[in-house]
Amino acid sequence: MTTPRHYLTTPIYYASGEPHIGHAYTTFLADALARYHRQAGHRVHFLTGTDEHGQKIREEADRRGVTPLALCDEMAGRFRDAWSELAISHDRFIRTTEDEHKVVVQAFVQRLHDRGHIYAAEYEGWYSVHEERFFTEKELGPGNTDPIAGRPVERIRERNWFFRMSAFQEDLVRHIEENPDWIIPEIRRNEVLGFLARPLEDLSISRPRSRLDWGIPLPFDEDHVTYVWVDALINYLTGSGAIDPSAPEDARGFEDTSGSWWPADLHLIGKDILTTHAVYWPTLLMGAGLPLPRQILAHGWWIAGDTKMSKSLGNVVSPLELRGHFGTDAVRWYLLREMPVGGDASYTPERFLSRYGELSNVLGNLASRTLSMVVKYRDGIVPEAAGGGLEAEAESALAAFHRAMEARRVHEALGQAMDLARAANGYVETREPWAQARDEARAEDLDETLVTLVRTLVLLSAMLSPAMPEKMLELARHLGFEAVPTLPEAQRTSSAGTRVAKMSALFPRTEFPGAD
Ligand code: ME8
Repeated sequence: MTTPRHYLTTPIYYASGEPHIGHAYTTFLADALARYHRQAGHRVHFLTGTDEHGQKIREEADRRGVTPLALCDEMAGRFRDAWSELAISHDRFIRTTEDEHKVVVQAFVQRLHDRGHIYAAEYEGWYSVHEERFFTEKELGPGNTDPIAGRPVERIRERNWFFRMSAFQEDLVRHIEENPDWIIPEIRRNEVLGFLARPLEDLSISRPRSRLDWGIPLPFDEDHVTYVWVDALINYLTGSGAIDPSAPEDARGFEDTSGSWWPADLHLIGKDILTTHAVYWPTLLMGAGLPLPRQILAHGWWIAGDTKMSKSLGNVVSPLELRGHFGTDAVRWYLLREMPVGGDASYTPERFLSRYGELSNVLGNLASRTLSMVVKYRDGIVPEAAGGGLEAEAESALAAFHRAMEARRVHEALGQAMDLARAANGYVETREPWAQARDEARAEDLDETLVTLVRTLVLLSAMLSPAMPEKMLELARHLGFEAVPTLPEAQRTSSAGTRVAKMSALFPRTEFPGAD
């Protein structure tokens, strides 16, 4: 049997801004799925990175008085550091200014050109620097602004290269209709189908160098650079290792991607970049004759309180600042647990504390009381006994957990694990181990209670480690493991005879600085 494989991607984030909780959310989601699959023994390739070309970067670099590359070097470092502090386990961090990527982009557009899907034409339209794209007259907001960010648009007339996107409209619609889970959740799939109900225009894939020099030159026209979105989307292909531009033309990998990670199994994105991923990208791949990604998950939007987060409003929530007060895993837990995958969510300090409270009062409490009872009543050695009553709960929580993870409903999977921890706390209350301990005749009952609680914790450490790798490692170590057990290991383990250690609070009670 071949080992299942998963190639997971996040968007590559613009190297013009700081990482915030929106970027962290997508990246946590990908990380939790990557860890979940690795834990099952599957092969995983997890790609993230930074988007470093285009007008947005050029303008930010000019604003700061540095070269675009100097800006990108700094910001790519910032993202890398953030992901390392937040325990992201990516296998590859891609930068679109890398040589490897540049040659893959050139090979890709050359191939589209060779296959007759690219033509040059004069174009006039409304261009938004902020969104880096043209809008039609009808799409414009009041006072000639772009309909997404409300920024001013410019009237531009220029000769550009176009990709015959319209030629692939029918094939794309058929693909979406034949594969109901290709775009999830369904609301996003319907949005794309709605968009495709109108005739698709061709896509301008170049920018004249005279207007914008910060991009990858087209191989067949030195006076133009590749449109940043085309450049950016191709990162997924570069990161897969499918294309070897140094190979002879007929052996570059376009005809056969089987030795690489391509096609991606899952593109994780926010709903803001759905059209580029579900329309531009698949049609470009069709044009190049490459297989399509297997699934696209477009999640919802984080706002701060009831306001959109923005640099100008100064209300951008920093995951690193939260980490400074509460630790990496608390931030991961909050974002992953709070937002129903696909829906929107609002960050508030109150909600953060309430989710943190769940960690300390339910999970942390279960761990510290269980471990201290094993130490107090059984000298730290887990007794030998049959399970005593939580097996059915554990089994059904685990089955629901797997179902939810497979459906990419990570928040729901985590909810299942937390409900099991709650049930275990309830079990402590009903079993009253302190009363069992006072009565010699009930020694076996106490053994049963303790072993049941320890096994539940072992299982919880495995279920929760994709979301909270650091804290679950700490917990697993106190439970006598060297590393977090995999789920099958956790299910097999009897724990009898294992030496466990008391633990100080897994999630110490804490507040935001400055709170009373
Ligand atoms: O769009 N809520 O980069 P970007 C939820 N470079 N998710 C959010 C968010 C929020 N408030 N803010 C950002 C780009 N995100 C392009 C992508 S990919 C080939 C090129 C997340 O830095 C979400 O994943 O603007 C969103 O799609 C992405 O960051 C946009 O990041």
